[in-house]
Amino acid sequence: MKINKKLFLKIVKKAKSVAVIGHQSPDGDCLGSVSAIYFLCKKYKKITDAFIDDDISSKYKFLNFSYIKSESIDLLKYDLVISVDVASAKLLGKYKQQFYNHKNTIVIDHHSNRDLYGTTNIIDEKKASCCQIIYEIIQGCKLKIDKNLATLLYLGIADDTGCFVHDNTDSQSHLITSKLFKLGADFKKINYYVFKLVSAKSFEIKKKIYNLIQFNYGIRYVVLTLSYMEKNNFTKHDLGDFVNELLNLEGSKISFLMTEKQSGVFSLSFRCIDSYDVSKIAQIFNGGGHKEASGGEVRGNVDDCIKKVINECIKEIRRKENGGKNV
Ligand SMILES: [Mn+2]
Repeated sequence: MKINKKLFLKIVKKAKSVAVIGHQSPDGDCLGSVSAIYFLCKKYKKITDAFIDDDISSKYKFLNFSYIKSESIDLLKYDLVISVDVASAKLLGKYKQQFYNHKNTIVIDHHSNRDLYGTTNIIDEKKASCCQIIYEIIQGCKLKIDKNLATLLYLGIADDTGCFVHDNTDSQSHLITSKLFKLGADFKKINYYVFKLVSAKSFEIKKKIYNLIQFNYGIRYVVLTLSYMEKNNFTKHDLGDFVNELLNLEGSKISFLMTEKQSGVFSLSFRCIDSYDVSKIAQIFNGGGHKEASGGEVRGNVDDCIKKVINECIKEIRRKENGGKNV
């Protein structure tokens, strides 16, 4: 989809006050996008506030996001509300209903499988990150990108492409990044804190859970019960992208992480290599997502749950190995 670069500016110029909203469990693309739009609106002298109904992970605390608030507010008092990087209305959290009630909203996003729309939509599902759309919007506004803004846009592109290794990485993500480098983006800082640094806590957890990795028919997986996590003093949020690490082990075709969130209720996170499709498995377990990264939920006795999930993974591997036919 071609982005109408001027549309954004036309709508923003008419507003006196703007609220910018990102999604719950904010990642680098969400934080970069919220920040970029926030600073952009401020440049046009709009009264601007930014909101996310969640805490910001300690992983991103090396940057200052103190202007992003999580308090309850009356969104209707703003002339314009802009959501960025939010695919699903439920990810707006407590701001969801007011967003829908508002008569002047812009949705800027790059996800497919979406259910959130505004009165104006600037959506490009082909973009690897929302920050790439916002980069084009800024070009349309003919505004200069300073070092801080270049760093924030770089954060978004790097985070959503897994530092340029995920399959969504394309020539445009590299092209924009090269421009951001020239504008002074602090890529060393982002790469160190987001992609290289392993916290002492994370290291201790990994030492333990590496011993729990199971391998079965091309499937690598780890199951973590509530009692195990409580005993070892960590939660699923401390695990970062561990499910990707499982997939990167030699011989792994599908990986999954199963973590108990309440007694007998397990969250599932799936990954797979190229031609498999874990979104099909996730759908069976009341979830969904992308072909290569999906999530769901399973309930019951832990051993029965593991069996059910492994069975579906094996079916997906066999389906692929039988030339796409169901078995
Ligand atoms: Mn994104």
